[in-house]
Amino acid sequence: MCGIFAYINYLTPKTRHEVLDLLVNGLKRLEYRGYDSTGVAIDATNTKDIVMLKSVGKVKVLEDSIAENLSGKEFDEPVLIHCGIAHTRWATHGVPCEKNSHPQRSDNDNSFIVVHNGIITNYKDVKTFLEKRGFVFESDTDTEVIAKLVHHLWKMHPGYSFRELVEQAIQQLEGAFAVAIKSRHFPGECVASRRGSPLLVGIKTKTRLATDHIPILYGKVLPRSESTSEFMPLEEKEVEYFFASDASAVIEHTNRVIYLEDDDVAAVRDGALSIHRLKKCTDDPHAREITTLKMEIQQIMKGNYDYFMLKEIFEQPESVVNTMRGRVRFESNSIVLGGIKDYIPEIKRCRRLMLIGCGTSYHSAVATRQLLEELTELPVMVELASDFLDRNTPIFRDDVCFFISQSGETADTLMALRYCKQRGALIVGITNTVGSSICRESHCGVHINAGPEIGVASTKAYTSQFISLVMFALVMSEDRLSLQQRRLEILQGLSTLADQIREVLKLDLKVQELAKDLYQHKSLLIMGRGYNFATCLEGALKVKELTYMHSEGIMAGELKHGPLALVDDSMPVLMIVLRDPVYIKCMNALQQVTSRKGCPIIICEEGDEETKSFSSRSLEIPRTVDCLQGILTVIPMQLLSYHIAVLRGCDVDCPRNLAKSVTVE
Ligand code: G6Q
Ligand code: GLU
Repeated sequence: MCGIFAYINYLTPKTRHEVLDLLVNGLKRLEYRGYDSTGVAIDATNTKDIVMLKSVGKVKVLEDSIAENLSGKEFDEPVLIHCGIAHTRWATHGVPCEKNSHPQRSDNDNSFIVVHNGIITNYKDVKTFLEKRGFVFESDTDTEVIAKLVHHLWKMHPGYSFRELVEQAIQQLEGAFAVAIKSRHFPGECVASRRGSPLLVGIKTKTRLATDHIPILYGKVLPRSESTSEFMPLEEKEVEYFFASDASAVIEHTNRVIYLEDDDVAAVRDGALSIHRLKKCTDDPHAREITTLKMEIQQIMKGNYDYFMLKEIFEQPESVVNTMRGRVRFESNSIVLGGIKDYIPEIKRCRRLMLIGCGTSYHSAVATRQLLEELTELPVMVELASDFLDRNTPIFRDDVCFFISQSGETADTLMALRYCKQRGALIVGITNTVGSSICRESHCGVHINAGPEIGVASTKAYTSQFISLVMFALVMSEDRLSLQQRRLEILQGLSTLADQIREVLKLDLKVQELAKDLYQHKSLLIMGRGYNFATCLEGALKVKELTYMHSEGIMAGELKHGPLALVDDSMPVLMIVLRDPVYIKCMNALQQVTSRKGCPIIICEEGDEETKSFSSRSLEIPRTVDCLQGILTVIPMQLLSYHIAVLRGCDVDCPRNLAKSVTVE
């Protein structure tokens, strides 16, 4: 989920110092993606050995450690051919610490070392297989199986090329990955591959490249002796290659890149690059294009987006899939949450569930409470951490308390956790940050795996928290016969969610137009009820924090009890009216608003002409199962707050007075 950077020079002399500088700079360019630890590996000076340095925290810490540990005259001597790999990690398996940082190795001799982004979902099976064959694991990562699997294959197939070994290994892996692998047995070579996580190759030559494509080779693994012709030399002898997660890391060296596709295996050997795929389908291409980048670094970092927040909103089709990856098995309609599986019997026996968080994380609890009540048949309390502490809420040993936090460091949430832990409750963490305080202090938990969130306003973490809690509800109801139909309906909804989010994101231009109507107003009321009340709260929070405009999320059932007094022909109102069990009640609210001359913007279901007819402004979202609607309805709210903020000239990624991680009470 974070950054890979590898550098290979061929007949272009570089000192090890220079190589290290290149690697560290590459990592710095990827820093914006967020990370918790770093690592680098290069060849040692006098032997075929490889040296690795890893550190927790910023790239700067790694840089200082390199200056301290890897210096001396021998680092100033030029080497003609060399391969170095580097990594920034956002932990998914195992806390951020030196042992879990990448590169991960196959053995003490560093026979094969790997940097990896993503999640290997079948790592436990691969690990058991390798342990039976004598491999001893030293980290908690899923990544380590890759290095050891390649090593195992190398022992089994002495004639295989490096590329062939990696190709065999990735056939055994499930999940998402981008990898770059280096080996002491194949010095100066590097093999990289991807499935689901981004990876590109940068090519730098002194003269213009003689070709604008690299042919793809398809077919079976060949013995090493027969496979030399697979490499396509670029005619230029001196060449440098870069493997990187995105173009921001290579653009200062070259603007010639190839974007790798899923299951491409790219290998560099003797200054030549090959791209190989095991199978060829009829419409597969013959070559990968070498693209010329015309972008500035700044532009690449945020992709085509002006702000990280917008990038993160648009990442949601992928981040929701990452949350479900390796957990939801759609073929068998089953769900496994590895981090809490052993505690499920205990949770099933509890007195009540408590969901505790702040801000957006609290809203994810509000959004899923109803479903949790339905599928667990337990009382569910939803609490703001600060208020929960103010009240000295009674907590019992048979309570199960969920602490929801993107950062895992929010002071109020952490204090509430300690309060409940002291009273003997079972503590479950739902966080996006492995190794964070909330993670460490929980008995068990679920990592939402949304990837790092840079924008202060939480967006993709919300939808991933939402899905994590839905998955928990599904696990809890697995053996309830009466709930099977409902579970199937929800699983079906989860399977199409990513595509539906893509559909909703297409509303962006329309939302921008609505923002133009709204941005000069002082206030915005957002109304809804049932499954969509949380969207109202979350939407209003986004509007407040990003645009500094007043906004309120209103439970439509409460309208008559006060808020209706605010409604007139000039008050901006947004209403969520979907065809779910509270549709009729929402329609009543809509009529109450329109009869006070209110002209609400309506969020309704695609094709719902009747509801749409109540307003000249509406946003239609695809239909999904009622308890998942909130994931789709929140996206227009995220986009709306973003566009209003831009129109009002606010700093979208860093709103005034706010911090990404609130570590004070
Ligand atoms: C919202 C903010 C904020 C955040 C809370 C809790 O856009 O990001 O409301 O959700 O400060 O933070 P954690 O989720 O990190 O505990
Ligand atoms: N899953 C791997 C780990 O936890 C890689 C995480 C990443 O993408 O940085 O080490």
